Amino acid sequence: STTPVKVTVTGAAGQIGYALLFRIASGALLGPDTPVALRLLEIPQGVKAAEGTAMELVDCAFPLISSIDIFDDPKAAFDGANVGLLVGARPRTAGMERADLLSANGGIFGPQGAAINEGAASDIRVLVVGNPANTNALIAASSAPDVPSSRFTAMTRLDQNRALGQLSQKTGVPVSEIKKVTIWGNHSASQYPDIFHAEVAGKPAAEVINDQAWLENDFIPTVAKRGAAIIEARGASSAASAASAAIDHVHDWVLGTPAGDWTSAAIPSDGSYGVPEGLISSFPVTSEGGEWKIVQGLEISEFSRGRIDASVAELGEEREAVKALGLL
Ligand code: NAX
Repeated sequence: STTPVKVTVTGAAGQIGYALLFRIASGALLGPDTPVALRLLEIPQGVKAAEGTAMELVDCAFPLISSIDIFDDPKAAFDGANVGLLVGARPRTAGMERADLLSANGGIFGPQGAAINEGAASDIRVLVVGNPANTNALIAASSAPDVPSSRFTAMTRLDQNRALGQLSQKTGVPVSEIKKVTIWGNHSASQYPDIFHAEVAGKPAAEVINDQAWLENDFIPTVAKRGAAIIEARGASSAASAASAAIDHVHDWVLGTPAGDWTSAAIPSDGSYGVPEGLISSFPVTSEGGEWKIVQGLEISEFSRGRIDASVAELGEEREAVKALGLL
């Protein structure tokens, strides 16, 4: 198609934004034949830096970019948007209580959800990256009552990709031959990376690895705490890998997941696997025709059940906390 797809990126001047925009512009998000109209949203203090990034985007002469517009008003930024990448958020600072963090982010994702409700295109698809991502997505969705809630998702694809990377390093098998890994629950330290249905070079992953101690004491904490390890090593939080995961999430949502595999995304629960309806929780998912579908019928062991329940309980507590703050 020659009509550009309008992609709105919030937090465009941040470090994930800096890695993300060039990948979008290169065609990695929507494929090599789809022109993109970029719409960058920043807070007023971030506009000048976003203008600098836009200058560099112009200097790349990307053939797929039809326009680049910069906004500090969510209503204008989301007007006609087909894809929303909600990256900008309020980080937790020293001494900040959870309620402060949730209400500061409610002040961002509530108005952005309302702006999406008011002016986005009817096919709008939203990925929330900014933390706490699952609950921010819930707030945005609840501020957009006219948009199907299935259009609001949160990112656990970075966790998924981290799990694939760890499994590849452990087994020596390339990522391309590792399938059906799942992230369950919240994008937080409570998440559960599940390899019990995964395949490594066509064999059950748990059999190939056959090391429950490695799974419990090494793999799961390494994946769940990878963000902190990156900060420790790099002196800054994950940026290029987060951007790459955001690209993967939206790419697969719009263009579909490959046959014989699945991925993970935090999507509104329909009650599957005992996850309370409406919570935006990570599941094993496939995408077809632009819709995520939860992979059904997986057997959940007692070990997995405990881990899933713990992460889902945390999501329930976050939902109660934002309800109590009047943000839902
Ligand atoms: P930065 O602090 O580098 O950039 C954030 C940008 O957002 C800033 O330029 C800021 O001005 C802007 N911003 C703040 N409020 C805004 C608003 N209301 N509207 C528009 N823009 C706004 O952070 P960065 O490293 O890019 O990370 C962004 C978010 O991603 C953080 O919340 C971070 O916690 C989260 N992450 C989520 C991950 C995930 O897997 N879901 C992984 C990576 C990352 O940690």
